[in-house]
Amino acid sequence: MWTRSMGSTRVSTAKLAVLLAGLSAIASTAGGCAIQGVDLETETTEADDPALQPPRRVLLCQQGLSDRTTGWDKGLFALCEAAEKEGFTLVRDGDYPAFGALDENGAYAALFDELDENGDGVVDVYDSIGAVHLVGFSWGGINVTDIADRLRKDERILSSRRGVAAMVLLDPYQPTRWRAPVPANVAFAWEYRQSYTSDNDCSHDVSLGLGFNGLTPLAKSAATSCTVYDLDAFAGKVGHCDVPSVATQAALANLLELRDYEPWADYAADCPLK
Ligand SMILES: [Ca+2]
Ligand SMILES: [Ca+2]
Repeated sequence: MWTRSMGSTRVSTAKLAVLLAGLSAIASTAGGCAIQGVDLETETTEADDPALQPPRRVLLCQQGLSDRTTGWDKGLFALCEAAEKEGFTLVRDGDYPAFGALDENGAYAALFDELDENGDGVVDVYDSIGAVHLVGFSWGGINVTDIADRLRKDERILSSRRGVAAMVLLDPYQPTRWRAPVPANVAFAWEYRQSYTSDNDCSHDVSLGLGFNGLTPLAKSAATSCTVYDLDAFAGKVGHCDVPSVATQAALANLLELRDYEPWADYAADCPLK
């Protein structure tokens, strides 16, 4: 997998620019295999070329259901704000660093507004490029897959701008949609899930003991680099609500470096294709 071959600890300006070219291709083909032609190892010395300037890295985060009052997603805010400190433009919901699970429409509208830099109602060459990054926990994890799909189909957006650079799913779960679909316009996806409900799991009692367990996501396209980890298999007894905090460092590394988290390399599995 070419994500694991990248050698630097941070994605360089040139690599980000090359990634954007690949994103443009994957978005335009909407499920084609164009991104396989992207070579992030390519370096360039033409740093003054506007086409090679780093894009804005835009991050949208979504909480789980009711988490604004329950605080179940401890660690999510910290993750999103850590990325912001590293230079990401975090799309905020007022003072909150993440949107509530029941406000997917508001989240998408805010993301669109961020991408529509000049506010003319369309996202095109007159807006600077924003590389979209999405993070969601639980219910919000499924939501961000919807948001990626909305981008893919949004005719107000130039087709080459409809890609998602990276998506991180933290135990994504909705009762009727267990397996998160990863749309074809997503370049990189990582899911951190847990698979066994122990007695002290936050979701144990509200689910008659069944628990909210994120299942393995389904990638829509082989062009997407999609990696899944079962935290219960190697990180101890991880509860549903522990996933954002247990996976914070890994997820941050994913966002910053656009590659798998090296310390957990032995536990990485490819997502099945649907
Ligand atoms: Ca615009
Ligand atoms: Ca567990």
